[in-house]
Amino acid sequence: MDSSIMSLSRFMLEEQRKHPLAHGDFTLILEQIAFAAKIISREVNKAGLVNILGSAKTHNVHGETQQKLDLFANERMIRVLNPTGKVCAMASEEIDDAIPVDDKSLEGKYSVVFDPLDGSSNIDVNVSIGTIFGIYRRLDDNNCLHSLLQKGKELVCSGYVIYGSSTMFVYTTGNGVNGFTLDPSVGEFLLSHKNIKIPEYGKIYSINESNYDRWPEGIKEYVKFIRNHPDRQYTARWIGSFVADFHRNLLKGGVFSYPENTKNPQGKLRLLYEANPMAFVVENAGGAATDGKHRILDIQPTSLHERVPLVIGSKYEVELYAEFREKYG
Ligand code: P6P
Repeated sequence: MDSSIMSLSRFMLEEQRKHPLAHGDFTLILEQIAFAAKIISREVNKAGLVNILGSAKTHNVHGETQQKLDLFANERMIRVLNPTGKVCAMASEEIDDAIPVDDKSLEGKYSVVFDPLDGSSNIDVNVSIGTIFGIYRRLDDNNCLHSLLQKGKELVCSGYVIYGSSTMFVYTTGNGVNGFTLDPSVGEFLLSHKNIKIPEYGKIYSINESNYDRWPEGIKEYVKFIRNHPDRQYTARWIGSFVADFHRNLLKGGVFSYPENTKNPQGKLRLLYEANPMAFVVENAGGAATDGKHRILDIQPTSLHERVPLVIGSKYEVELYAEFREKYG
């Protein structure tokens, strides 16, 4: 392999060397998540061929039909993290309560939250989907649930995997955001997007306008304004897969919003394993994420699966949205 080509494994080891006190526990966790991503990618990319598609005929805590790949991805994440013995607590979108860990893991120094396969309703129609994860240091109170219910600003690492035209692993440890593209021929994630910065301004807005009549007035006024912006030509892009919409806006600039509405008073996305990890990524790429008023990373979670209104992306666009909410409610 050309020495100028940086693999994810080598990148993580070089990052670890910058922290003299690092013991490699954190690197091991991250490597295992990347390993799970490779396995999930393999199954996602052949899903249409091995009849893994279709509903698993079970439902997750939110009453959503679980696709078989949801369950597969969830199992993969748990099976790679548990044996490390470094993770004292896990929470997943697919499991009601905190996930029990092996006894030897109870001493683990980290807790991990994840959405194993976000956007899974798109699996059968070959639309990009993704895995979202966040890693916290365990709290000293030895209460696993508390170690999961930390504010997003306490994250030590977060990122996502997008299973699209290629599989990419994008993450931050608080010092910039880097993207790695999977080369299936060598089974390695290779550095392809170094030090990602989201443009301060973006012309893409991502919001499901079918909710228009159920929005608060401020959101209606905001959308009407950007549809007819006096100086800037915006365009609407809504894939219906958060990781895909977020990733495009991260690279090109833009804003994604799933706000509160009369049908979803707290919006649809979950604070713990969707909004927080992506807010940590976007802020480290120079962007912003709020619930329309408050910084997402400052919100204190109170339960594993709580939802939060979310607007996330280019800094100027998030601030413009907030101006309309402040003015019109
Ligand atoms: P709607 C997928 O189910 C998801 O949680 C996100 O990935 C996506 O952005 C959103 O829901 C789509 O919601 O209401 O447009 O179907």
